[in-house]
Amino acid sequence: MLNLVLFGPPGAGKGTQSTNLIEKYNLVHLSTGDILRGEVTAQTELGLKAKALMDAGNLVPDEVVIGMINNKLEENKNANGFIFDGFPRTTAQAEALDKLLSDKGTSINHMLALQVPDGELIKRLLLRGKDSGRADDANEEVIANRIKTYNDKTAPLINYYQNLGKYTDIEGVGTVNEIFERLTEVIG
Ligand code: B4P
Repeated sequence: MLNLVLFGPPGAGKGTQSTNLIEKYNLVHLSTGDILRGEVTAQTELGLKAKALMDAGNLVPDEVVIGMINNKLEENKNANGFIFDGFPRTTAQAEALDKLLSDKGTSINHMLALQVPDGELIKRLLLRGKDSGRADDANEEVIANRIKTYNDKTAPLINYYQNLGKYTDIEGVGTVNEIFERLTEVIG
């Protein structure tokens, strides 16, 4: 199995690159952001609780997203592998993911981390906000909170995967194709 974590701050291009990577490597795409937005649209109990947190640029509780990922792993038992996009986002999530995968006899192969300066992130997200309808892309204050949340709670995972010898950073500025080539060079 090939299990990759696609990592980076909000707007780094994780969702964009995942679409290309799942096609090339025949992997299942697990985006916790997409799953949560699906719950919000369907107005489930979980979605109603998650909406306020997401709209403010805060993280949804660990146990909620860990449970969602567990369900998706169970639903895709015969997959070639997974791209984890936007998950894990905290150390507790990374530890839980290791445990879930090890129970299934597999593990994370590598984390690929897209590097994009804050100014470019803000520009991309405000641009997407013009037609995405996403409240978390609509104003600079919320985007700043998402970047702060990333720096406080998510960026420490770089050390976590570096210590396991499973970390590579990738220049995330350039055309979508250029960045895709950089990623595939590392995946090999
Ligand atoms: P996500 O859906 O993961 O939101 P994101 O970080 O903005 O997505 P992404 O980084 O994939 O955006 P992309 O680059 O593709 O999370 C949203 C919210 O859900 C979180 O704030 C949190 O509340 C909650 N959540 C999700 N996962 C969670 C977890 N594990 N734990 C707790 N809470 C969780 O796209 C950005 C834009 O850039 C696009 O418009 C794209 O077209 C553009 N772009 C991409 N590549 C480009 C390039 N090379 N050049 C120019 N523009 C580019």
